[in-house]
Amino acid sequence: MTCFSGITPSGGATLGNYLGAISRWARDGRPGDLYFVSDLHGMTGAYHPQRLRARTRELLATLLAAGIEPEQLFVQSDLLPQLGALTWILECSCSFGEAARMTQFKEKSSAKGLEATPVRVGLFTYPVLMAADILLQGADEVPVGEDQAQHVELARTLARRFNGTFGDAFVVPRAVTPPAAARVRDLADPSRKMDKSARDSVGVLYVMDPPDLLRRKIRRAVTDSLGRLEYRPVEQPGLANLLEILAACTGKPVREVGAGFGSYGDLKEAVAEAVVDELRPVRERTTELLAESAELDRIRARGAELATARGAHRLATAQRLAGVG
Ligand code: AQP
Repeated sequence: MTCFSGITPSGGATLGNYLGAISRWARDGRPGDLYFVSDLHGMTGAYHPQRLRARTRELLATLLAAGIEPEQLFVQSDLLPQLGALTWILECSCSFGEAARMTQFKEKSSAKGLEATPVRVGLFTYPVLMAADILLQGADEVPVGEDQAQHVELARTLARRFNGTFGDAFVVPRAVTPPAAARVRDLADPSRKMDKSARDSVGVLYVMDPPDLLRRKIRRAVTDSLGRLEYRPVEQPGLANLLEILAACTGKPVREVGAGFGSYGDLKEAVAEAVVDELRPVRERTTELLAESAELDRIRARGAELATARGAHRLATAQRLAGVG
C-alpha cells in the first residue's frame, strides 16, 4: 500500500500546511508512503523561476526537518523526463471533454483579475501531469481534499483505460479522505483558509517566520467585540481559529483550551507562545539543512534516484504497450 501526497512551492510552508499535512505525514505516515515537492505544479500560473527554485529547496528541507524519512521524499522536477513522457502518453488517451470538466480549472481560469495573466495550457493539462505523478510511482491511495478528488478520479479513469486498451501497466489509484485535521484559517480574514500563496501575508503564519513576527501577526489577529471566550466557530470565527490553533499545538480539546484566560489578549499571548514553540524546532532544523547545502543536495539526488527507479519499469511497460520508444 503506497499513499502519495505532495506540496506545491507556491509560497513558504504555512502553519496550516504544517498542522494540517506535514506534521501528520511525519507522525502518522507508513514506511512505504511517498511525499514530493510538486514544483512543476507551481508553474501553471505566473511565477518567478529563482523564487520557485528557492522555495522548492526550502520545502524539501522543511519536510525533512519535520521528520519525514529522506528515502520517502523527492522533488517532482527531478523526474521531468519520465513525467514528461508519461504525461504525453496519458494526454493522448484523455479526451478534451474530460479535461475540460475539471472544476478547479473552470474556477481558476475564470477567477477575477486574470486579464493581465492569460490562462496557461499547463493549467488545463496539469491534472494529466498529476495522473502521471501518481501512476509513475504506483501509488494506490491518494489522500486529497474535495478540490483534488476529481483529479484523482481522472487518474483512475486514465489508468483503467490504458490497462483495458493496451494491457496492464498501472496500479489503479483511489482518492482517500485524509483523517480530520486542523483547518487553519487566515488570521486577518478567518473566512479564508490560511494560504501560502495569499497576496497579503499579515494573516498568514509561515513556518520560517522568526518568533517576533509570529507573535506580532497573532497579536493582530481579527477577533470580535463580544468578549465571550467560548468556542463558537460560526458566531466568533476569528476566536475559534485561535482556539483551534492552540488546541492543535498543545494537544488539548478545543472546547477546553480557552478556559482560564481573562481576555482575548491573554489568549493571543498563549497562542503566540504555543505556535513559536511548535514551529521553533522545524524552523531551526530547516535553517541548518539549508546551510548544509551539500547534504541537502545528496538527499535530493538520492530521492530522485529512488523515485526514478520506482517508476522505470512502469514507464517502459507503458511505452512498449503504447507502441512507442
Ligand atoms: N490552512 C490549512 N489548514 C490545514 N491544512 C492545509 N493545507 C493547506 N492549507 C491548509 C494542506 O497542506 C497540504 C499541501 O497543500 P498544497 O501545496 O497542495 O496546496 P493547497 O492545499 O492549495 O495549500 P495552500 O497552502 O493553500 O497552497 P496554495 O496557496 O498554493 O493554494 C495539503 O494536504 C493541504 O490540505
